[in-house]
Amino acid sequence: MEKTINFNKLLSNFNVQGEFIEGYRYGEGHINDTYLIKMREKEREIKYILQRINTRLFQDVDKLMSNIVLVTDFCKRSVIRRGGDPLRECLNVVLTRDNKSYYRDGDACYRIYIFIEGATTYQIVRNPQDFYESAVAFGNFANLLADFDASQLFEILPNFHNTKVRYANFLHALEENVCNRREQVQKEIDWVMAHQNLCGKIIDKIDSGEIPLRVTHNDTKLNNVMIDDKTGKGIAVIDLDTVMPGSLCYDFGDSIRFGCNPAAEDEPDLTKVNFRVDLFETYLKGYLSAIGNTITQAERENLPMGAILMTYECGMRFLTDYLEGDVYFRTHRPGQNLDRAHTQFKLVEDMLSVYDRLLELASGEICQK
Ligand code: ADP
Ligand code: GN1
Ligand code: MG
Repeated sequence: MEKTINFNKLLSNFNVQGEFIEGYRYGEGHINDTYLIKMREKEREIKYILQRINTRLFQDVDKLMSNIVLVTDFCKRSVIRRGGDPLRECLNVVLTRDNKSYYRDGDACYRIYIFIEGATTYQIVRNPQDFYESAVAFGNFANLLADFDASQLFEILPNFHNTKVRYANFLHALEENVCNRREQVQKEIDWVMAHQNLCGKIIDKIDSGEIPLRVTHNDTKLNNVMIDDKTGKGIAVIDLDTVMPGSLCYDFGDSIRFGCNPAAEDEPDLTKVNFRVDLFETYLKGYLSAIGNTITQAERENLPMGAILMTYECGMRFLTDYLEGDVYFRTHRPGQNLDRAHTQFKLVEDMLSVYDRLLELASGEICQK
């Protein structure tokens, strides 16, 4: 059961402006509890995003918030340098009355961001232009992070995209079988096992130095970029909880995983779930145009594998969560994690069937400004 929040009392601990009007659940993130908060100051309405941080996952909130403050400050300085609007083009943490980046109330930890006005996050690609603009936003973000001092950051979720470790976690969930669901999903288990050879495809190249380890976002879904309602540009990259060492191939791949499928991530009807090569090409163009020379040839050649791997890994994580009783990803109905796993497995099969074409596109002379 979700704890009811006394917004007025909670907000009195933060440096927010105005009188509280209302607060309600907002957005479709799978991890934190997000609320929209409306305040009024004179005739003006002021909005904030309040989040109850998922402390089951983020056990060291001091380290998590230290990362976020460092990255948002860095981002803000860069936006100001290029004459942009720092209140709209990056996340802004609202401090507590005693100057902390979050407020602790027993086991619960809360943070507040200024609400980014006049922009929307999408759950599905409405048109290729949005997807292109999201690629430009993530490409710019990667470019920005190339100058960020990685030694300042805590590795908040170690092995986050280490697919071999994810596979080991999956085997552990199978063995534990805490919900007795293993027998219902034997087909899915067999599928994951039959594709185990994918696990080392990128991580081995990172270990050998062929692919560089960088500071990356690590959760580059379309709904983690805000698209400006007027200009259609991707103005701000949000959800910075997982900024830490990673690979460009993963960041590129996670966007492809989510955006090249015209159906929802949890679509039960698999005939609607397809991998669209044209959208892959659209994203690739936007990403390469923004990232410029930062990307190496080895990274380019591994972008398609990054997409396959992120999709395989994510499907395996959904299946693992199903086996463990839906304790990680937020679910709204029974079987939702299993539906999510099915869409990912279908997409992996589609991507493998057009792998040569994806490779040709990624390694070739596709417009790089
Ligand atoms: P989660 O980690 O659970 O995915 P997010 O940080 O991505 O949580 O937030 C969930 C949703 O809330 C986002 O997809 C977006 O729609 C909305 N959101 C988050 N931060 C802001 C913000 N500063 N301004 C406007 N909307 C936001
Ligand atoms: C989670 O927080 P959200 O909804 O943006 C998850 C990602 C998964 C994604 C699948 C910290 O992302 O890794 O790819 O769900 N985030 C975390 O939709 O585990
Ligand atoms: Mg999110």
